[in-house]
Amino acid sequence: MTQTTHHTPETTARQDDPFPVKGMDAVVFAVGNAKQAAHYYSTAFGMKRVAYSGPENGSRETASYVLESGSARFVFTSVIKPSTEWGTFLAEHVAKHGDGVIDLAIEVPDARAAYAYAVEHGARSVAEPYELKDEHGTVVLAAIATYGETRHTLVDRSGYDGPYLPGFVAAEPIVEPPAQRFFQAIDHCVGNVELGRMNEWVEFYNKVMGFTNMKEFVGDDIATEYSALMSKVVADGTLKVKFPINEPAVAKKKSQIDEYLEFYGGAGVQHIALNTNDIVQTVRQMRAAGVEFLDTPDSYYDTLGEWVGETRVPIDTLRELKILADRDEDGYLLQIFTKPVQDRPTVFFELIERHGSMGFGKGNFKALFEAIEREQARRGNL
Ligand code: TYF
Ligand code: FE
Repeated sequence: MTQTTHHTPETTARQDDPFPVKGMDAVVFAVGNAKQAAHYYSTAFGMKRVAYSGPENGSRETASYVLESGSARFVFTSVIKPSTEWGTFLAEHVAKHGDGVIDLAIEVPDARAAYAYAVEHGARSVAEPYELKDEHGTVVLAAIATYGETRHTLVDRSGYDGPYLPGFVAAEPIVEPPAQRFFQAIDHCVGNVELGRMNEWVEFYNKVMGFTNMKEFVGDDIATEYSALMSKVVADGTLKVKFPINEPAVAKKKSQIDEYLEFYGGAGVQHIALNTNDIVQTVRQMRAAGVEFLDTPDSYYDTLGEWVGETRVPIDTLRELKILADRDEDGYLLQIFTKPVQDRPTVFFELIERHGSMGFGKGNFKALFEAIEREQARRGNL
């Protein structure tokens, strides 16, 4: 093996990393009906329930369902009857934003050190370090604010071997999990921020977490031509956590980011990208379960082969399932985007199968954003 690139993730933590991370800990959603959300993500996303917290085990105020697929963990929380600040926060969050992401929790080797570094470098504290304990051990947590009402909880679970967090009990899968899981990890988590604030939030991650910028970005040129958004990506030094940040661009048409900001009621998480090893099987199964994906015109596939070259999946199969492909100097990727997964045109998902490329599908931006605009027009928001 002679192939090395500047993208190659380091396998061991750098000694000088100011903010070492182990990976994404969980994506936490506040939703109107966690019981039904947990069912949807079980049947339509092939996820396995592993833990639960609710009135049956002492949580009178909230119900939370923890679902996993490989290393990807989603938590769905609903308020049952608000009685504390936390319950009120959840109720108001759902009233204001609809179903959405409240927390992009990051697993770290030392939550106290991570929190101290972040706050010293300008982060707003949401929760000072605290411990949760039960018979499975101790978890150390702390939280800082990011864009909108979103937070990053910093989680050190090295002293714990339970199903999620103290206070949760192990729970059976809601339905029989699929023989082959649909996805195995979280690839990246994207935030939409207000016009003119992308650089501010990029600098926030540079300073507060020592994250660096990845090379792929959407600048003015692409923005005015067709995407109507600008985007930069920050990542930790080992590329285990990747956060693209979008802002609307003033273009010919109303930006999809403006549509999001209007319906979400401010900045927030736009999409979560999920790594799959078999995007064809995953898309087939998710389509069969009723998940809607963005459409791609047939003409996209007429010229795809000429520039993308050989891929694992025949072009005809990509065409059948409306999967996009992109290639850069490191390799290629296959990707597809769901439509928003709630009635508000806000949060959606991406499935991504990487073969070397560490990009985000820049070559697809024209086709992708035309598809998004067709959907915007159908909603009467263009
Ligand atoms: O995460 C990304 O940057 C890519 C590209 O609405 C993208 O997935 C950016 C904005 C968007 C859809 C995809
Ligand atoms: Fe993405």
